[in-house]
Amino acid sequence: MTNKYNLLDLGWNECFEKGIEQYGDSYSIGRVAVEYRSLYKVYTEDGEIFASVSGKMINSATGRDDYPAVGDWVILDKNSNQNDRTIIRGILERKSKFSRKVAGNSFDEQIIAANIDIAFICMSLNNNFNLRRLERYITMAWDSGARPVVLLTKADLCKDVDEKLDQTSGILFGIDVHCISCVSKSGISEVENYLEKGITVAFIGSSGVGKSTIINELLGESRQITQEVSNIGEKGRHTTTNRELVILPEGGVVIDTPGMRELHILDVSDSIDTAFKDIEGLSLKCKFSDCTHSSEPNCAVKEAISNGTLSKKRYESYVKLKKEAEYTERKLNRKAEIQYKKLAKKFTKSLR
Ligand SMILES: Nc1nc2c(ncn2[C@@H]2O[C@H](COP(=O)(O)OP(=O)(O)OP(=O)(O)O)[C@@H](O)[C@H]2O)c(=O)[nH]1
Ligand SMILES: [Mg+2]
Ligand SMILES: [Zn+2]
Repeated sequence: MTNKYNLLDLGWNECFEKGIEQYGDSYSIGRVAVEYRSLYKVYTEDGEIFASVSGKMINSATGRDDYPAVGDWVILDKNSNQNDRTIIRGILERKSKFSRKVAGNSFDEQIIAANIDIAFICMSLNNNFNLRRLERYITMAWDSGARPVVLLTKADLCKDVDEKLDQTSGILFGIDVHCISCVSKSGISEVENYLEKGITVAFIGSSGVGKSTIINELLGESRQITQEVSNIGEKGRHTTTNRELVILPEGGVVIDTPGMRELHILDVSDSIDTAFKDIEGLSLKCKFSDCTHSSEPNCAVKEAISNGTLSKKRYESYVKLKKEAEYTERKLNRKAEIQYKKLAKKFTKSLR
């Protein structure tokens, strides 16, 4: 017999009820805890079940977005049960969605976690420390609809914590940041302060930075498999392979995620502007409203770089992200166009 769950403990609240009427009366609600290939482990009031999506959902799906992801609230068919699998009839509207471009050449997206309130972006204070990478993660978090909070991990392995904290604060614009060490057990209670019943958080960041170790501290047990201490290397092995949703004893829901090897930005031009508010602010002060900050006179961005108030590296990182986002956007638009044409064809056929 598996655990039975209270939906409120799983993070349910009435804002997820939107659009639920269309499913009639004979359904139950569950939250996706683990995603396998076309199979989902779902937590429900009747226990943990395995489920797969209905044929109707598959037929009408136009992209990854139309399939469940960890953290999703799903509508389950009470009456159907094929080979011990319950049928998922629909996904309730997502409050937030943390996604990335899938590795390789496909421009499909991969949903890392859905319906998360806080994204804990983890970066270690030793060899993983890289402000440019952090900027990328923050940009993704803004785009997801979740609130980013930065955790600088492995403080015990760093000799200049204060300096690194200062450098980090310089790019955060008010986002909270905490230094953590799971060895000296410092900073864990600061993380706990964000957690309460009804809140869902996800731990995101490169492999080996200590995401699962922090979750174990929160759980007070070694439930998430972590890397062996001897494996701390430049290219730490990936330990967490499946995203999994876990309920904390003190309330709150946590989603662990595997380290992301390739971090691509998906359709995020707007979020880039939010993450780089300082540069956007400077652009407004340039003499020409369409200033490209290259050779124009009275350019506030160039002035800020030359007088040292804006780091050249940060500006270059901004330009690079912008270029990447534009490229991805062009590809996505092309894909959307093809999809649209496909659908249009189907519709005109059905009208004949
Ligand atoms: N010194 C030190 N080591 C730590 C700390 N936290 C975690 N580690 C070690 O770092 C290694 C990686 O930790 P994990 O928690 O598995 O890392 P992860 O981010 O979950 O990695 P993936 O699951 O691969 O994405 C393990 O050997 C941990 O023991 C810390 O605060 N200090
Ligand atoms: Mg892990
Ligand atoms: Zn300019």
